[in-house]
Amino acid sequence: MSFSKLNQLGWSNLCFQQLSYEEICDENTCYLVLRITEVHRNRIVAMGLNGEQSVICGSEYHPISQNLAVGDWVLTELANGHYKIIKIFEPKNRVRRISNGLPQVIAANLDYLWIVTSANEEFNVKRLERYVSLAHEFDITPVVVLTKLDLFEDLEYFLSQMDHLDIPNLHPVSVNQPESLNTLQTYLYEGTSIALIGSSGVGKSTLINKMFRTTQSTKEVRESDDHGKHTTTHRQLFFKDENVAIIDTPGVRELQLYNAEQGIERTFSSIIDLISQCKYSDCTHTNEPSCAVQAAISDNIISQSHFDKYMKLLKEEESQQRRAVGAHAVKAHYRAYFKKIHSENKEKW
Ligand SMILES: Nc1nc2c(ncn2[C@@H]2O[C@H](COP(=O)(O)OP(=O)(O)OP(=O)(O)O)[C@@H](O)[C@H]2O)c(=O)[nH]1
Ligand SMILES: [Mg+2]
Ligand SMILES: [Zn+2]
Repeated sequence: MSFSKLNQLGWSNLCFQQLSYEEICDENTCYLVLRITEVHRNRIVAMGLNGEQSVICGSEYHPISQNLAVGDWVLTELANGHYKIIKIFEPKNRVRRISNGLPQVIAANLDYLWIVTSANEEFNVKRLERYVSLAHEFDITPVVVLTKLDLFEDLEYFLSQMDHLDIPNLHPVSVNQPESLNTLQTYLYEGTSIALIGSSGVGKSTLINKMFRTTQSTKEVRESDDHGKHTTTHRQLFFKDENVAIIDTPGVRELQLYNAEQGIERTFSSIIDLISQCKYSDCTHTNEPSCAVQAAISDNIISQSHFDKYMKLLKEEESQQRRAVGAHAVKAHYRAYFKKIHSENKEKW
């Protein structure tokens, strides 16, 4: 197998190191390294040097939604005419969220997260903060793409709301003004992987179609509140010019962070610095003497609202962790219960 050629699909040394000598050199077994492009309930599609392949996945990797996602690299083995996954490579990152109380992998091995938001009723700075935190947490460079520039009445209004987020990569664009898309070309170089994420109707698929001449389906938004209609229904990875991986995702209704503490820390690093300077280690930053946070607020170094946002995100994160742990315990309980019933039935028959 020519591993260096896989670089154009995003392959890296990190994956190569996970191959055994036998897997690299064995001439008799039919091994194939592939990158996952689509994950459906009963069909998984992956891309390799010879094009797309359907692959099968054994029960050791179930539930699939928790173990495998578009962007993952897998080692497959040809058996009975099917390529079967025998190894999922440890990815450099995996974006997860919580869905129905359980973690779900959205995408893996990303370089950039294009956080797409539109400058209209949909715009919500708190949601944007969460997405930026999410990217930081998973060690992916966040890029904010503010779409529908042609509909803006007051660009400054939207930009000023994002000041405190400190995002170096911010791109106001419109598909109706093609030159506005030029700045996004900087992210398109061989071997990079980009996922577009954001609410339904912000224009993720439209942007992809315009930039990469694809035919993802798109649909107009509801006029009353600019909300979309969940047009894209599954995550899909495709390659632009065969060397840049682009992932379109369905708009999420509610973004639940998964263990976002680290990400929050980076978004609010100035507050974390201050907290370490408080006199008491268990300072609640409300009315303690020598509280560095309160001092910074009264000196206008940070704003009260910025600090409130930090506290709110932190609280949400705590309650989500509790919920996730609870759901896990309930599932484990039922699994053990059904196993017992099952084995008792077997004994009977
Ligand atoms: N005026 C204007 N409309 C846009 C722009 N980009 C997208 N739209 C419109 O916004 C609507 C929704 O776009 P989609 O691309 O379907 O949105 P999406 O983010 O993929 O939505 P989901 O697949 O549901 O998550 C479509 O009617 C697009 O034509 C833009 O730059 N300007
Ligand atoms: Mg879409
Ligand atoms: Zn304090």
